[in-house]
Amino acid sequence: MVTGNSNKFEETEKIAKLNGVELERRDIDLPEIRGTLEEIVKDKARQAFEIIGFPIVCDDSGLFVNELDDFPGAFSKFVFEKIGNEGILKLLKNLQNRGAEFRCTACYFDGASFVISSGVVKGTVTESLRGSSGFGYDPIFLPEGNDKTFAEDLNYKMRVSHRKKAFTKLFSQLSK
Ligand code: ITT
Repeated sequence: MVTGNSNKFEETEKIAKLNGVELERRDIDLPEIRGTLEEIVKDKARQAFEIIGFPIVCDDSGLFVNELDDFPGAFSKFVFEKIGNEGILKLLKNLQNRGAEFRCTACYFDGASFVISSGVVKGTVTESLRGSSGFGYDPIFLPEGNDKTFAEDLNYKMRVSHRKKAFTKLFSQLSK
């Protein structure tokens, strides 16, 4: 798995194990084009294959907030580094509709063909930061079906997350 993000790798490694797959990490932070998650992840996979030379997986993911027209979406990494969770909370100050979703598009590339699959988890953005586990936007994301944020209940995240869904599907498609 090619990723510059150790948290993403830790999560994906666990998902892989559940599917009988052993992942190794290549810590390469690849430049990202602008586009949809699928366009971005395919480009990352092509770049990674060029460097590594054998089949790889990677993902592109982000938080999509309804009232912000899906912002930060594919810009999630950049926005997190610039304004962080506090910045997102400021943008949503006094807003009633706090609906949002995490999306993940996972990709396998062997130099010739792609296998792509996506996962989504719906929820809402909290009014304040809650919890210290996980990473990124986890402290402000309250998933449907739980009263704890992903950062307060990482076990729940590991069961229902966008990444869990995307990679479980990806590994199952690959084994077929
Ligand atoms: P790569 O090297 O794998 O690209 P990255 O951190 O750049 O690592 P993305 O481009 O997919 O990954 O960035 C998505 C950002 O969205 C990420 O940096 C986090 O801030 C956030 N994010 C993605 N998945 C998340 C999750 O499960 N929980 C919280 N935040 C997440």
